[in-house]
Amino acid sequence: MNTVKIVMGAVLAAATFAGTASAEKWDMPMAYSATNFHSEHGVIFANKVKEYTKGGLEITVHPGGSLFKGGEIKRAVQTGQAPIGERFMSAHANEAPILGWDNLPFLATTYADNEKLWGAAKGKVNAALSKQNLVALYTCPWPGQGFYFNKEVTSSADTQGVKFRSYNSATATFAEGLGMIPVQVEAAELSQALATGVAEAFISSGSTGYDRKVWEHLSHYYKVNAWLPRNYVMVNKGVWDGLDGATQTALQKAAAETGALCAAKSENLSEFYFKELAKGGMKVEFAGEKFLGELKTIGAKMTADWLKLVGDDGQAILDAYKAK
Ligand code: PCA
Repeated sequence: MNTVKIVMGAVLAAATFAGTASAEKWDMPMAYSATNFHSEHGVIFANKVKEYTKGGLEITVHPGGSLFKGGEIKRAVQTGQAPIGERFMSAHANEAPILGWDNLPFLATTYADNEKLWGAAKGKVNAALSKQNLVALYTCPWPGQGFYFNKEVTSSADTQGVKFRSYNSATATFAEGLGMIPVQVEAAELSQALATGVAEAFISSGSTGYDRKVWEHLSHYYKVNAWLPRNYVMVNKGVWDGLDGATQTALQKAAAETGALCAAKSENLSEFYFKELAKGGMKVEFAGEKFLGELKTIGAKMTADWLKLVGDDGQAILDAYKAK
């Protein structure tokens, strides 16, 4: 053991002396499929980091929950099992309710408004993440959220008893408001859940329906644009604090550029996804008046519940957003 340490020390000293210390290597678990734009931007980010650190930091992206499952990524980064990772932010609202800022129904339903809302929420969200030993590098919105069903739905009379795949506690609440039975399933396992009947409906963007080819199981998509939730790329705070200033600056530059590119791509793709769902045979239409009215009533209650849970910080975010 001691011999190994001494030999390793000598190798490191020699490498440093010769100025050839090898690049730092990070594995970056991501939750969604490799071909999804979030994962593609993870790769763009990794390439930028390599370039801006002049090869000093190499990040390898592991999409689709292949290194850690979606639900395990945050803990892996918090505990330093992975130095960096990506996950759906509002999935963590059960640990810190403020992380559900982007899951408030019908508050910010365009990309521009979603960006404004992030501007209002960012400071408080980052402070909450810091308490959890995390530093957020960039965030990127999914397209607007709507409902997938295996039948025509015109009101909650059609949704009673339906098995509904939720992706966080807020969507479980939404489902219950519609008389449905929520079951939490990762996007990576969604096709299987639909194929086996574990779930027969869900809320998501056109993006996830496209990735998971859900037209093989479901027939209707109702555009609702309830919210545009974000994924975020996070670094372990201890790891972050241990980086030199130049590396931190390089990561921040790569992150700012990637976040902007990713948001633009998301907006760009949103109509494409709807066309692909229709090509697959789904009926893609706006939710009808009656159903939408019911969704808005449930949404207002969800916002009130969130404000109660978060307290003053939540109200401050809404006030700052409205003042923008
Ligand atoms: N797709 C992800 C989260 C939001 C979205 O549009 C999912 O359904 O898991």
